[in-house]
Amino acid sequence: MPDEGRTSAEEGERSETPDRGETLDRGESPDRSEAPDHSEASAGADHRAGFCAILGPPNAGKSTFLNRALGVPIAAVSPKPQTTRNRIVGVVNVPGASTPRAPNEAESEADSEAVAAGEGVSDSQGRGGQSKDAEAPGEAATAGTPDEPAPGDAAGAEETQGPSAQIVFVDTPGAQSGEGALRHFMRDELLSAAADCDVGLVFIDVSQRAQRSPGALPHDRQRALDAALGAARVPLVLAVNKVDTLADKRELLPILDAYYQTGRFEAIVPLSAKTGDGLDRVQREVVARLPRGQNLFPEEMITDRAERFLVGELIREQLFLQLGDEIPYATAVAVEQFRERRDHGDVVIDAVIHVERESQKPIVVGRAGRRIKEVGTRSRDAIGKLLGCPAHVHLHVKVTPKWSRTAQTLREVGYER
Ligand SMILES: Nc1nc2c(ncn2[C@@H]2O[C@H](COP(=O)(O)OP(=O)(O)O)[C@@H](O)[C@H]2O)c(=O)[nH]1
Ligand SMILES: [Mg+2]
Repeated sequence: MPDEGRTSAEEGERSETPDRGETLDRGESPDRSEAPDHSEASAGADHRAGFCAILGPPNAGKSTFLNRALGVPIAAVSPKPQTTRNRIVGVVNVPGASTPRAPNEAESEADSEAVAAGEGVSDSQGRGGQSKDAEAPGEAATAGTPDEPAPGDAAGAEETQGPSAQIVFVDTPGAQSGEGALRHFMRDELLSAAADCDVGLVFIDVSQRAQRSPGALPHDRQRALDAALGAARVPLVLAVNKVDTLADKRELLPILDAYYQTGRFEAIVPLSAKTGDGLDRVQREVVARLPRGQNLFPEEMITDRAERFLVGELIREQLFLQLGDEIPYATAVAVEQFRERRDHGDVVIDAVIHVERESQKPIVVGRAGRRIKEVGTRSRDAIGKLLGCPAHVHLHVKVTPKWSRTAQTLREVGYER
């Protein structure tokens, strides 16, 4: 193995504690011994719980939304399309009507009017949809800042109407066409999430002209999106995202109207996943369409994904952020070791970055190993923040020829259902 393929963001002594396979909890701390208790939250007669698949074209801001709703960044986000490859569950607990109103919520601007379309389905399914007309338009939801997340509470910080609920969001890869085992895997992840939810939350990106009117995506993309929406035989809520990019908010009305005219969406909500504007409203529209029932997950659970997976995603996110337009798509990250050193109070992570061709390796490594070192440093910081303890990240680049092409090599690099 050539040496230049290796880097350590921070050197740390190895110890013999076993790999961690835990999932991430809210209030992550060295002491995780508290037993889950979610009985109280699900006790109300009108309490809702269910799955909400986050669907839409690549790059529309789906993962950004998930992270903001959770108050913890668990999903990789980058300006490049198709950053997300797996479906990722994020659990958001929304308090009910008794929650005190936030002081800044009383008066709201009128620049993000929501369009409610049709209320029949929720009633006919006995889900008792709330009256959308009664709600003031254009609340500015602020769900914590990136620097100061409020896990668990972020989603419902300003919730003032409707029942309490547990929304189990399922982030998905963007709807896309394309061949190869990886693309098939991503499509399967998307379609199974769509087929297996109670509500579909569909994203569009208003900064993209082709998404400002329905059905206007390039043919292949449109077909892929229609297939995903077709698989979701459930009420659909449309999040018209990235409204912060509109210079003139008046541009919004014809966009909302065009989607309203399709009759496919029960509610249409303008959103900026980036600023959090509209997030509260989106969640309320989702909650109104969830079935009544007890929580599906313990309240302190953030995701069903193991920390090992999330760590791999943080490293992959850095590859998407730091490498050019082509290389990130040729990379996969497999976390080979994840060891908690209780005596040191830290974790040691060994990960392999798979590339498809020999020629890609020096690009990932960079001149004098600078690129991979930077990837290591930044992912170490992100991992430390996520886990709430120092992390030591050792990265190694390996050529696994054409790993994205066959089911077997896909499994080798960690994509398995
Ligand atoms: N201006 C703006 N950018 C956003 C917004 N939401 C997401 N983005 C950006 O859009 C890009 C794609 O976001 P991502 O969440 O990865 O999209 P996904 O592929 O749908 O999951 C990233 O660069 C985000 O920072 C938004 O509301 N406004
Ligand atoms: Mg994504």
